[in-house]
Amino acid sequence: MGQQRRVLALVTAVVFLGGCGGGGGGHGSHSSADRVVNVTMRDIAFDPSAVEVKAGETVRFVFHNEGQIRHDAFIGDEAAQAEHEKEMKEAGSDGKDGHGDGHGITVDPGDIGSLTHKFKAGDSLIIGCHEVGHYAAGMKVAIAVS
Ligand SMILES: [Cu+2]
Repeated sequence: MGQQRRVLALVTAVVFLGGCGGGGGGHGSHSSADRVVNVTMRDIAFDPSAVEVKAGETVRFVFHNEGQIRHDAFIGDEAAQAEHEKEMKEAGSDGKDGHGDGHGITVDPGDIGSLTHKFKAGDSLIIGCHEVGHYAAGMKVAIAVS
């Protein structure tokens, strides 16, 4: 019994940590995602660079950083991307605390991170990397909602 409780606590902690970075939308319950989309992070690009989702669908994006440098993934519309780009520049590149609204994650080389989002009709969203210079270099995923 004691052993089971410990395992459960550990699992809960992992789910919490994993969901926490994504913030807001998902509330950490990964099991509620309708679909998982794997995205590879490279130096400097996302692969794939375009993803199609359906309105009403909750998608968990799992980012695999296969590059040599740190990347991040921030979900938002064009305006939010521009604002976040500005924030990250002002914050320098010292990492996770630079993410204001909590719709972004930072993934170290060799690491995996996830972001869960529920899409609605009319959403015009992008996932962008805002490590200095990356977004400008085109490190983004265009999301088409149908
Ligand atoms: Cu990047």
